[in-house]
Order: sequence, then C-alpha cells, then structure tokens
Amino acid sequence: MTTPHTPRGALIAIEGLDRAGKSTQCDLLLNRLLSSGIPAKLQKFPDRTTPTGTLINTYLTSSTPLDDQSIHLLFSANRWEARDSLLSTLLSGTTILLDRYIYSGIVFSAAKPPTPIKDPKQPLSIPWCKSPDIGLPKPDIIIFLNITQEDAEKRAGFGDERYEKRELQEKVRGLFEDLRGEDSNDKDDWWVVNAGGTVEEVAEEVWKGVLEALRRVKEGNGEVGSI
Ligand code: NYM
Ligand code: MG
Repeated sequence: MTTPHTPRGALIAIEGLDRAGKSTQCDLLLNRLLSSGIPAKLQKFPDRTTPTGTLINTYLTSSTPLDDQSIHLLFSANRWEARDSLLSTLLSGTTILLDRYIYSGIVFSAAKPPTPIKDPKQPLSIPWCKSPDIGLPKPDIIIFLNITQEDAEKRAGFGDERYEKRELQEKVRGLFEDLRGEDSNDKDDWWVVNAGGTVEEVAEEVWKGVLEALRRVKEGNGEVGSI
C-alpha cells in the first residue's frame, strides 16, 4: 500500500531595496494564493517578534552602536530559529512567501563601510556574509522587485531606519546586482520584476514568478534544497 503523498509547498523569496513594495506585494500575493486554493503563509525577515528579533529591532530603530559582525550573525540566527518551522510547513504542502531572506542579509552587511579599527580596506565580504546562512532552506525562486533610487525615496517612510540612506542604498543596489550575476548555477533562481509600475502591474509580474516557482516544485523531486 502506498502512503498518500502531499506535494510540498514552494519557497518563494521576495527581495529588493527598502521601499521597493515588498510588503504590499507579499500581502496581495498571499491573498491571491489563498483565493486560488493554494495553502500559503507569509514569513517576514527580520522576524521582529522573537527574542533575536527584538534585539534587531532595537538596533535598526536606534543609533546604539553594535559590532557589524555581531548584528550580521544575529540576523542569520533570526532565520535559523525559523528553519524547522519553515521546513515542516513546506513539507505539509503549504507555500511560504519570504518577505526578505538571506540575500538582504548578505548585501546590507556587505554594503557597510569598513571599520577603520579592524581593517581599513575590507568591508565584510560577500562569502563571509553568506557563510552563516549555509544550510538554510533554499528558495525555489527569488522575486526581485527592482526600483530606482528616485522612486524608492518618493515612497512614504523612507529614511526612518538605519540603512535608509542614499549612499548605503546605492551600495546595496550594486551588491544585489553582483549577487544576481555571481554564480551562473544560481542565475535561474532570480526573477527580476520592474517595481516602478502600478501596484497591479507589479502584482501581475510577481504572479508569473510564482507560477514558475510552483512549476519547478511540481517537476522537482519533492525535497527542499539547501543554501
Ligand atoms: N536587513 C534585513 C539586514 O540588514 N539583514 C538581514 O538579514 C535582513 C533580513 O533590515 N533595511 C535589513 C534590511 C532593512 C532592515 O527590514 C529592516 P524591513 O524589511 O524593513 O523590516
Ligand atoms: Mg524597512
């Protein structure tokens, strides 16, 4: 007798610069998936509701200094503590939307200016920034909301938090580009959407990426990949 087989859910990461519209698109997407009869859940990173998330929130909303490496590892720990629940949710057949994931983790840390006291030449490198996330579940697709700096700055709330400064955002933009082109094996993982259109236009393009992810999962071997 064969055991009934539940196809796993898709793991879909939504990435982009601050104010690219990620949270708006995630909410719309969640509703669209659910109303299409696809079980789905939203997971935001950083998850500010957990103990590590509380520390991260304090860091982001204050000017309290914290060692760049330490805060980087805290962002990663915030993902690791969600790992088991991400995996069991996916394996139970529920699709997960990630509002930011390891890619934000890598580029925001690597974009920081070097600390003179440690090494005046070397900011945190991309391989160093990626290493603590190795082993986390790998998304079936990374939908990247691409927005110009001018459009991002016009949107409400820009400048409220640490990192929301033009110079750093420009660095982040370049590093996201590097990451997307970095490894030809990973190239297929990225689905770049022009996020400068209306909310509805962007949502349509995002939806195409989701259908692609669902197709990949259907054709896959049922296992969740690892970073
Ligand atoms: N951020 C986010 C990081 O620096 N590292 C990470 O690992 C993640 C997930 O936190 N400016 C940064 C990017 C954002 C900030 O995110 C807060 P949000 O989506 O605005 O709550
Ligand atoms: Mg923000």
